[in-house]
Amino acid sequence: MAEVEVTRDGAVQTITLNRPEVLNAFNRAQHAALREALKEARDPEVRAVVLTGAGRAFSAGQDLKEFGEAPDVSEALRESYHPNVLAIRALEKPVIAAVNGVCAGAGLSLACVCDFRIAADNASFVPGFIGIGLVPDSGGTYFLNRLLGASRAFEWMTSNRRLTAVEAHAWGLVSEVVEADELPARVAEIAAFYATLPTRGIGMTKRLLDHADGATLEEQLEHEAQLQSAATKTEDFREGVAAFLEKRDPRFTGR
Ligand code: T3D
Repeated sequence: MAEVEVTRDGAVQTITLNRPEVLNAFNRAQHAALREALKEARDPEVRAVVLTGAGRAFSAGQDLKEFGEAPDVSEALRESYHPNVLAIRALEKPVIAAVNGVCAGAGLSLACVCDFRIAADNASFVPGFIGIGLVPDSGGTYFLNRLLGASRAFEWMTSNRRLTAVEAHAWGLVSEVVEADELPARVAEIAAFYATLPTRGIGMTKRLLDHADGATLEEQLEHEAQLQSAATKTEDFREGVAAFLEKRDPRFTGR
């Protein structure tokens, strides 16, 4: 059985974490399979990516039965988790987390690495790390600080409270909550919509938002100017302006 399943529907690639018997907890094989799937997602024909889980979980984080196999856990993080976190941020296209169930530990971090999250109404969010005496990793502190603010992120990550999907929505952690059996269809609809947009413009917007966090205003203005210059050289920019002037809907190709 593949630890990660990859399917393609038009320009949408769906990556499914597939170890449902352990709530899609991560082991080394799954990290490697996810790395391959994210490489496939670089294909320019893929214009939106969905990350989800099989069964009743998104992911319960590190597989605790395989924890500590590496001589030093920092090495395991550098070798297994970090490349996939960085690969998601490096994808020049939207990556949507379809949170289909419980999401804990590094699974929660991974959902937060994605560009936005749509949750099933029966999904739940559990920090996990402090429950076993660990600190958040795999980008958890980086992304939760930004998504929730330092105070709420601290309180949640240290209390280890299980958050419902509705609470996660109220906190701004997820964009939308849908009935569990409607999640695949709703996410397919959202991903298909994103796949019709100017993909390169979306990729560059992602770059700019990531860059904004550590930048001065002067640096950010310069970065915006450079990427705007690149955006004006895309076919989608020409098509967008032509469609506007001709009073018709644009047909973006992602080029
Ligand atoms: O090595 C490194 O690289 C370090 C990296 C660390 C990153 C991390 O992610 S550390 C945090 C690891 N995750 C956790 O600590 C979460 C542990 N799990 C839970 O707290 C709960 O299972 C959940 C809140 C996720 C779900 O609760 P619930 O009540 O819905 O399900 P359950 O009954 O606890 O779990 C169902 C099964 O999944 C159960 O197996 P069983 O008894 O049916 O055979 C359980 O043992 C298994 N399971 C759940 N989480 C994990 C797991 N098995 C292995 N690893 C898990 N993380």
